[in-house]
Amino acid sequence: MKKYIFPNDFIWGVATSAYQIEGAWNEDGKGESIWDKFVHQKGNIENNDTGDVACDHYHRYKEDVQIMKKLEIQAYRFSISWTRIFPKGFGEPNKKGLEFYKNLINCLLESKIRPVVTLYHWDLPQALQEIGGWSNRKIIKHFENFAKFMFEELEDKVYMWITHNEPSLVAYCGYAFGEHPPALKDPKKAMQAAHNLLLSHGKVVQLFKDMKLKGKIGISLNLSTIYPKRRFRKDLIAAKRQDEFKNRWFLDPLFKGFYPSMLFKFLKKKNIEPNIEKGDLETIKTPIDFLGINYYSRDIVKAIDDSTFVEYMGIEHKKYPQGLYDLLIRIKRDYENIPIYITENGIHLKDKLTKDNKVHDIKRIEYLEEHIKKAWEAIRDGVKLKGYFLWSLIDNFEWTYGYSRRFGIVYVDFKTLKRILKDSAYFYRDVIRNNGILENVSLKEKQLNELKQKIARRFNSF
Ligand code: IFM
Repeated sequence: MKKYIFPNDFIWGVATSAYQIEGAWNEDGKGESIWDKFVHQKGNIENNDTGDVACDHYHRYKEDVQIMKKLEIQAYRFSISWTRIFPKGFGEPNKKGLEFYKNLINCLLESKIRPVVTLYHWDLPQALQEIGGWSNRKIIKHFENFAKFMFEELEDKVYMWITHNEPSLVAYCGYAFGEHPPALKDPKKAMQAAHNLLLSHGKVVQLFKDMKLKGKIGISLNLSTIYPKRRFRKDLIAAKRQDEFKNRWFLDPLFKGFYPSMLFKFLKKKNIEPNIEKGDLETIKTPIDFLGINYYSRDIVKAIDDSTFVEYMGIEHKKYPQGLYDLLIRIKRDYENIPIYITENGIHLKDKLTKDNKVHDIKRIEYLEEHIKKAWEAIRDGVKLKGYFLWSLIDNFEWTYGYSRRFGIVYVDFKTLKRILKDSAYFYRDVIRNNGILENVSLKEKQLNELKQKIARRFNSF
């Protein structure tokens, strides 16, 4: 029997974000965020869905913590909605908003679940967008003040802090591709936003260290392994540039204190490179305690046209567990063997509820099993991987896809808001119980049993 048993101090968690699950978008003094505004403009989101109610986690957090407890989850990664705390991004704090997070954290601690807090998961106060959002350097000070307030209020109860979730998505989808709010198509602003996000991260890490707080601090990057579609020079260059664009544009300044040269030259040629002030890169490089990696798939890249910033490549995303292993080994090799947490990993499926209220999400189990095994192999080969956070605890609002993409291990009926544990939830509970995967709970066996049961059911119905 093959066993994939993880180190004793390995942490098994689940992840969510405020806008995607909380709902209560304008309750108890919460201010408007850029996502609130964006979703209320018709045509931006599939089916014109909004996060107004989402999973109603704001009112149902106790039930959700009970579900986590039942699943023996050890850590819960969630984000703070900035506008619940500071409705306009700065000024007087909103007591009710703070109370919500304090209650949630106390509830988690009572259930022996470690709180892991993301400070920024995309929901910028709309009032700060009106002065340019992340493309305006002034935002950084407001972010620092917000972080300081949260550190002071929650300090000793939080196990890990994450400054930003996926800054590349914030900058590129928000400011270059026009897909997320503020929906701009301005590459210069996008590169400035990326720089300012990194700088704000560095400032907040410095603050955290100066305040001598307990806990650890890091950042979550969405990284992937990049492969050329064809072995043509053009595609190889496109793959290298995509790697610099997606991965190294964030990793290099964080760990090495510079931006990757090929992309920097390319941006400079087009006059869209960010303005960098003296000392910025040093600040960005302030040492962190861990790197968070969000991994979903590999990118296969094909050169199309290198004349513009956004159209030089075609990208296909494909499930590829080996890519997780390759990525972890690469981070170990190129970036100081920093302690790593996988802060997101999961898959969206068109899950269906059966008549007897079950969700047989076998493909999700397969995806998780394959990736967890690769994570284990990376540890075996020397990567300091400390934990794994599954995306996501519950089905939720998947940004521009609305509710059409289900990522949860807990099914949500969005009409009644009822929660139903999917088969993958029990699978994950067993992984946590066993601190890994035992081959005798292997997928093939499960699939085979399922098939036998199906045949038996059909047979019985004649
Ligand atoms: O839902 C998102 C999350 O907000 C950020 N990382 C990717 C997830 C799945 O698309």
